[in-house]
Amino acid sequence: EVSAASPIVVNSTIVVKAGETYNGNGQTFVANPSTLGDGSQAENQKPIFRLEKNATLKNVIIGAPGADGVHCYGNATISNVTWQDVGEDALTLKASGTVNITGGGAYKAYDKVFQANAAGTINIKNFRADDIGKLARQNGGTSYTVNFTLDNSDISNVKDSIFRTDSSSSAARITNTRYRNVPTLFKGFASGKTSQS
Ligand code: DGU
Ligand code: CA
Ligand code: CA
Repeated sequence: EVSAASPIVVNSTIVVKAGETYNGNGQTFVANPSTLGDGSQAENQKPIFRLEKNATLKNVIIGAPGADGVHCYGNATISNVTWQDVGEDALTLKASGTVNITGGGAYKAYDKVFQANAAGTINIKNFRADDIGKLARQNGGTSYTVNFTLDNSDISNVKDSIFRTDSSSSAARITNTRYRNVPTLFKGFASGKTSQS
């Protein structure tokens, strides 16, 4: 008889160096709450993974506690990563770049899933999210430009919105996506900066 593998408890942030790929092979990773953070809404928790420029993270399940998830410093590829119980947030763009998120999903995010704390592009494709506050949020009060896209995804049980910004230059596009119980698609975007089809 086989039993499920126990999660890998991460005591200090796993760094994926510039241009390298980290393949989790479907294993589950959780934060050590006393070193990285308990996954509550407290700020300044540490990430489980830190991706340097042009790094790839794939085939990873992030369990609870999720602490501050994944931090990306520049371009990143996120492939088949599932956050089972999002911590403070799931992924943050910390330095300008394009983050391509394909496959996977995010569940039980009290507030934000993806957080843009730098200018750039966040492309989300073939994704599933349920029971979340917002799918993606540009850091409140910032005016740099973030371009968000969401394609071929399935989003349900959202408290606030899919995409939210305070920047008049940011834009968001949603294509071919199914929703259930989503009150607002876009919040704070200037007119002409959003589209849905
Ligand atoms: O203004 O910058 O929630 O990266 C407050 C902070 C806050 C960020 C963000 C994050 O917006 O800490 O998790
Ligand atoms: Ca936060
Ligand atoms: Ca955070």
